Amino acid sequence: MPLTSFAGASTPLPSSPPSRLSSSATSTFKEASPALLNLERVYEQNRQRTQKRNGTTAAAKHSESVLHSPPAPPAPPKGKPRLLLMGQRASGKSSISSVVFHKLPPNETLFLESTSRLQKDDMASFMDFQVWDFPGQIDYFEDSSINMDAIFGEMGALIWVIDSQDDYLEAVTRLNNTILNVLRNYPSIKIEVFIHKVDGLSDDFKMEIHRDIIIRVQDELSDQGFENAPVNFHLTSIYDHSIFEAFSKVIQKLIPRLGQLEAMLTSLCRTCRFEKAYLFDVLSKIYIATDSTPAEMASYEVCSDFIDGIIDIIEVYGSWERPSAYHQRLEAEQHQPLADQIACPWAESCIVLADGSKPILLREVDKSLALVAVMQEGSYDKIPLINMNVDVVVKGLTEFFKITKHKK
Ligand SMILES: Nc1nc2c(ncn2[C@@H]2O[C@H](COP(=O)(O)OP(=O)(O)OP(=O)(O)O)[C@@H](O)[C@H]2O)c(=O)[nH]1
Ligand SMILES: [Mg+2]
Repeated sequence: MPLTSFAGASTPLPSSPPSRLSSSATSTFKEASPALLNLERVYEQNRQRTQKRNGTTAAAKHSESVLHSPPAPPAPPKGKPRLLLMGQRASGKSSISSVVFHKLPPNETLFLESTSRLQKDDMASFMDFQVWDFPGQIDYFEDSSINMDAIFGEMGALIWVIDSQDDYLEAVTRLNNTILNVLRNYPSIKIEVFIHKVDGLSDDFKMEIHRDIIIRVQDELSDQGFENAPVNFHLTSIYDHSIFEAFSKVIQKLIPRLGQLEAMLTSLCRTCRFEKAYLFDVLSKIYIATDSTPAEMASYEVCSDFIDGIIDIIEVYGSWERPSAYHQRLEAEQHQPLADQIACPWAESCIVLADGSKPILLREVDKSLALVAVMQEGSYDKIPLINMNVDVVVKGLTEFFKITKHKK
């Protein structure tokens, strides 16, 4: 894409310290304060409830063998939300996990081996969560020696992956069996179905498969007495942004008080006349919140590619100190100290794309989060004012995640 201008990326995104804010940060962000207090209480309640429920059931630590044993001696539950990737063999579970959370290029998933043991990945990101990649050949509900509480005991989401390019009838039968078991025994687990590998399908065929799978699942569930069961369906592929979009929606359901985050972003968009604002998890490029205008793929794609670009630059050049001569020239030209010209001393960047003349702004929130916004055409000259508003929201967001971050 042709660029007309590019204004400074300073210190690196990943390596900057998590928070440099004073404890008075929220007091300047009035809208957030009462909700933050409430949030702390709700979060604590949820945590205690989860701990109570799992009091006798220790979370399995590092190997699958624990799942096959009689209940292990009680250990304190970690309380981390879990994303459970399940589905038939070769449906694409490990590929999804590798592409989204380990930045594996999609083409290289061709060389992944079939998973023979449960793989657990700890994600220390904006919130601590785990991704469990199950081997497709084991039906966990058929094997009575498996300790189900060790799998479904923590709050989280079950992601069932169906290969849409293959015959999916058996996968849907297993999915129905799994959903029924989960709904009966672990109703707090969110159930998400990824109708996967849709990259090779025509739009019409995609829609047809989508409709067919939904009908097969909903019919079976209503036959068993579960009307309108909370099961969500997503069309996904690792070869485009759809897998990130789907994961964004799954993760958002696990964030306590998501509404507060959305309200902050919506109000920022209104104040600064942004077309769209996203709060991104930098490494996975999942967006964990956006403003209330409908999400559209095009703006998500450009914002997520922008993050990639910035990270690549940082990886190549590392931390960038402005030379003092350059520093002085900037101050002389603008007749004000540099600290007043740039909104923050760490990563920030703004780019203007020539085709739409819409500036795109990126600001680091902490070491794992970045705020990225698409601005309206021609609004680049308002950047000092915009930066002030972004600053306030970034402080509010930092406080938000200080509270929701798992307490050790
Ligand atoms: N076309 C296409 N192929 C995909 C996609 N996702 C994964 N694949 C391919 O599907 C094959 C199987 O992927 P895996 O990730 O190993 O499948 P799995 O579900 O982990 O399989 P098991 O570990 O055996 O249970 C690989 O060759 C991937 O390249 C996709 O979105 N589109
Ligand atoms: Mg696998």
